[in-house]
Amino acid sequence: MTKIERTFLVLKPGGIERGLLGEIIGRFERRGFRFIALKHTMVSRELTKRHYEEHRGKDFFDDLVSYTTSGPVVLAVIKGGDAIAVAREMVGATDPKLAKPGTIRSDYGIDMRRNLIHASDSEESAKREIALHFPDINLE
Ligand code: 3AN
Repeated sequence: MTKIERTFLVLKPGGIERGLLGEIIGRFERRGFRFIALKHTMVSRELTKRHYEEHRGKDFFDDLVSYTTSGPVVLAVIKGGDAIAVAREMVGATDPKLAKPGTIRSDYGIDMRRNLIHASDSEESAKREIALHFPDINLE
């Protein structure tokens, strides 16, 4: 059965620089999701490290933090049917070269370190990430 969920997205600096913001947001809207929070902002290194806590210590961690903080990002919470799994499917595999055609990572990128978008990978991550970036949103 379809479950109405919220999930968290980060549209990364590379996509914004390339003018893909409208295109990416539009994909989620056309698929039927509603944007219930949207923030165009710079995220501090400290907050980014907390966001990517699970990758702390990996060889790509510093580069990931530097890239994510290299320019403005758009943080978003979307709501809709099975939002967590569907958004992950729309985003595509971590390595854009392996992402299926039609996914955001396949259609707009080839660089894994500078991929365009983050989407929460589970209900637990979505809750944690929404609370981290939008502390004023009531999650109940
Ligand atoms: P996803 O965003 O697909 O859930 P994660 O959470 O495993 O992927 O990784 C977070 C981000 O870290 C990725 N979006 C990617 O930019 C970067 N990343 C992950 N694995 C690697 C890797 N092996 N080499 C370089 N960058 C990586």
